[in-house]
Amino acid sequence: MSTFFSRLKKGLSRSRDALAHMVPGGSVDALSEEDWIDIEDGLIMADCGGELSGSLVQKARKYRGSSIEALKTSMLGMIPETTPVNEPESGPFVLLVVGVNGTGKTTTIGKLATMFRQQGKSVLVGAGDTFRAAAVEQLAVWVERAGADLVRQHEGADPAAVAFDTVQRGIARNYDVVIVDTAGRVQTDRGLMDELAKVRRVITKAYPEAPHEVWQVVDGGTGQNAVVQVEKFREVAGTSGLIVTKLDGSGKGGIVLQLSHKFGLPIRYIGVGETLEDLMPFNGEEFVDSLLPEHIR
Ligand SMILES: Nc1nc2c(ncn2[C@@H]2O[C@H](COP(=O)(O)OP(=O)(O)OP(=O)(O)O)[C@@H](O)[C@H]2O)c(=O)[nH]1
Ligand SMILES: [Mg+2]
Repeated sequence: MSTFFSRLKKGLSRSRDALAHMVPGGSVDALSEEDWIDIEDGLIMADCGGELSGSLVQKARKYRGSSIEALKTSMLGMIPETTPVNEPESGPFVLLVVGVNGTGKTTTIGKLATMFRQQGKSVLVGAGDTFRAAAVEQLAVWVERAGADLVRQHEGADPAAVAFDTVQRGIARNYDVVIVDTAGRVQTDRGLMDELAKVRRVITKAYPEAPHEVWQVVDGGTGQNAVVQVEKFREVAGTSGLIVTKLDGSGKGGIVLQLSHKFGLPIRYIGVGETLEDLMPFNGEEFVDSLLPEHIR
């Protein structure tokens, strides 16, 4: 087993353990009505959502063979195929990172910057969270460690101005990758959501085809509120992909399935811990394999 896969399995162990108590083994034919209700409850508790859990069970019941395999197949059917990242043929790839407070935006940017640097790309990061000096410092540490460069302004500066500067500098100095951090905000805060729309608009003014991607970072332990968050951010900021973090901390891995199914947005990365290696590219098959128990209660 690759270290990557074992890390993923370890990260999802809580979700898997939760499901292991609910999903009986044996073949689909051997399961009783009650077993199926248990399975559906287990899926709901793992945050697959009521509607999706219902259709997962419905689909799984039609398969023959082992119940675990049937569930795996029906789960995989819920994950849209991942499209390639919208990288430009020339000029910097501009990525805007958005999301609710504390979901893991800044640390994720640090990790992404490190990955891009390891691929030999030059990386410029914009400190668009200008609310707190500490936010800029936190980002600066990550950026330095990654060997990337930072654009920052004074505390309280207009985040849209920082984003504009960053993109302009990224173009002028020919960076391969430009990443713009933003302050966390709840989707119900009208003023802050308007501000985010402005950040996006101004990036497009600096570089008409940008942002190439807008990745929303979602805390995997949030529960059903994650659905509302993605709905609103997609509307305001044009979320084009998702990163689901903190999947290690809860038994709620099903949220990944629910979000990818509901919105058809690609899950780009998932976070299963705080270290660099804990942010990993999302692979539907590996994810589903790690989420479901191999053995049976
Ligand atoms: N366990 C765990 N912790 C994580 C993961 N990703 C991020 N964190 C932690 O979550 C905390 C918040 O991360 P930040 O990157 O500061 O979050 P943010 O979205 O930038 O926060 P704001 O800028 O305040 O909105 C940090 O302590 C991270 O180490 C993960 O996958 N698993
Ligand atoms: Mg932050």
